[in-house]
Amino acid sequence: MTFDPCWLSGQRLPEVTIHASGALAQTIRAELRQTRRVRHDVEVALCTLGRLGETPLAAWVEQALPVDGLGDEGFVVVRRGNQLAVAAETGRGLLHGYFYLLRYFEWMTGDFTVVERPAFPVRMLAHWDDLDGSVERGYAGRSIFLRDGRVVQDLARVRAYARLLASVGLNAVVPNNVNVHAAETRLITDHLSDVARLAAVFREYGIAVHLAVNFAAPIELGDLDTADPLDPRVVRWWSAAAGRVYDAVPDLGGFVVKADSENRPGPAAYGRHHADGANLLARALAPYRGTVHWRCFVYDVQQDWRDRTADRARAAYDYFIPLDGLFDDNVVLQVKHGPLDFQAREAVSPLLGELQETPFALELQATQQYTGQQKDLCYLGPWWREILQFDTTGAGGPTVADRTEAVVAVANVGDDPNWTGHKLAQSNLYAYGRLAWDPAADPVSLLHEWAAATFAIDDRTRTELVEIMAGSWRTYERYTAPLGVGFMVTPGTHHGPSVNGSEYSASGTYHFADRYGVGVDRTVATGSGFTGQYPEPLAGRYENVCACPDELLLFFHHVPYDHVLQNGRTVLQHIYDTHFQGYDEVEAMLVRWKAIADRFDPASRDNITARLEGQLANAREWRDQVNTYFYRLSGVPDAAGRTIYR
Ligand code: BDP
Repeated sequence: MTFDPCWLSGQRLPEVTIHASGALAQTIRAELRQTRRVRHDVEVALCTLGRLGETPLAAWVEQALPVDGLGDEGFVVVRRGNQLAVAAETGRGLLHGYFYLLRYFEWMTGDFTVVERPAFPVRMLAHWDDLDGSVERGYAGRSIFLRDGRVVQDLARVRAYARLLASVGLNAVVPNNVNVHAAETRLITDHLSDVARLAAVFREYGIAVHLAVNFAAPIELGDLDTADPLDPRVVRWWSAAAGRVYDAVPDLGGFVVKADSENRPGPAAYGRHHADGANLLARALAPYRGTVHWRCFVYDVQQDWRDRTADRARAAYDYFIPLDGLFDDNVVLQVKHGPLDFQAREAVSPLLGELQETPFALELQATQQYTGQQKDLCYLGPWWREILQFDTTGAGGPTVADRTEAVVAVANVGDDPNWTGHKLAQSNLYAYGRLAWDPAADPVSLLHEWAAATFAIDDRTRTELVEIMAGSWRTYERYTAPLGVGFMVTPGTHHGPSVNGSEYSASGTYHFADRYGVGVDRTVATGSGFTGQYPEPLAGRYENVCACPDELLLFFHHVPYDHVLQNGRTVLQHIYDTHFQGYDEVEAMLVRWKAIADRFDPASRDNITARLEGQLANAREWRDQVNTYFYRLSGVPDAAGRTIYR
């Protein structure tokens, strides 16, 4: 099988000596055997702190150690003269240090000291892969793990993937879909040995496997006629199941659960709440130090706007805030970044600021479900960084990154030779890993790192590529749904424009456009009251139509078309302008790409050219449908006189 080595393709290191023992030191030795060497006068040593005496830089390393230690995954890099040492407390730390060295060695000139520790203890990728090999919301081929009801026999590609994830600092993976159906339920019974095989590969790279489980597994597997979390038979069932799972995979990270959401079973059927459900599993996992990631993507709205609570954006907060404090210590609530569903632009979920007692994970989406499906280029680094740095109070309070215990992203990987379908979408995987380690990392620098490690190109070509990619999320936002309104996608596939596709759906997403205006009134004064879920002064800012940030205006407010935005334009003119602009930007991206395309390897060149050409057609479709729709409704022409109809 041939597949793209991604950003690990070209790197080189000088000779390295390892002063460490254990499984992960073995992994580093194996890595070094695969890595090309450069002749260099620098002597590099990798050592665990216990063997610090074996490097001449011991005193410098000791001086650099933080008072509270390096932790399980941190490391120190010191260079003095022609000596360079990477030191860590553990093999995992050392592996991260090794990849740091690999990434930056060429740039490591002169004396320096660096201390690195990850911002979050859990940095996870979640695959929505089914046992038959299909991938829900997957745009890069079939599953790399699962095929025809089993885990694949040849794990070479899985090993390469584990290596990729470790190289950007990730440490947890969920190989199966949160939508666990009957077949996947067998991963915790008949197919446990398969899970053990996967876990063994990831373990070599310091990555823990977590499993998505079905809340009604005792019923699905035919053992009980109930899944009531308070029924002692159900408690015993899960405890025995956890015992079997941990016999097979002693270092399993834990379970991930989607319950009472989109037809997945949950505790509500028995009149129990989410804390009852989560604690049932948490108690089964506690003896093994396993964790339950309990997802907050729960909504059950039947659109009726006379009922103020029938706003899907409100749902997660309304369900979970009253339960805050009732969850066991090993429950992590997993919260999507926005209150709706991974739109290209939406508000930051108020749960991320308001959960006080329960640790939570921020859930992002690397797979581009609503952001172009890896047909369109949409580099999400800037968006993720904005979310991570979001001030949860609006008054210099803690950021999302300050408050989050763990980060999760839905993976964008499949068995496509280049992993992500669109070669440039690899950058999202890379940036996710790096932001999960350091949420203050600069997304443009990450693109440079990724491109330098991925392509054999000169600096000017790399800068050109980075410039083409860096603003692509904003470009995507411009030619799709305007001003935070969201969900103008084709129902089902979620690809391509369908302005009214979800407008009258029971699951609750509206733009409310009519001949006078557009937008969703989520204010306390006259709308669904969603703005009231935020603390002050943030709540007040969103509530006030004049203070609300432009890019979220239609997410929070219903306004007339001639409402003037903070940027000085009317809402309608802004819609026209951004849609023309977004299309023009894609056109310019394509022109710039074509000028450098021949400097890339043929497979990358052809893949990227074809995707960008497709994107231009998609952007045109979006531009024309959205602009035409609003022109027909409002009857107001474009002030710049551009042609709106195709
Ligand atoms: C939605 C997807 C759906 C997922 C769901 C989830 O459309 O396929 O199952 O999220 O997160 O965005 O559970």
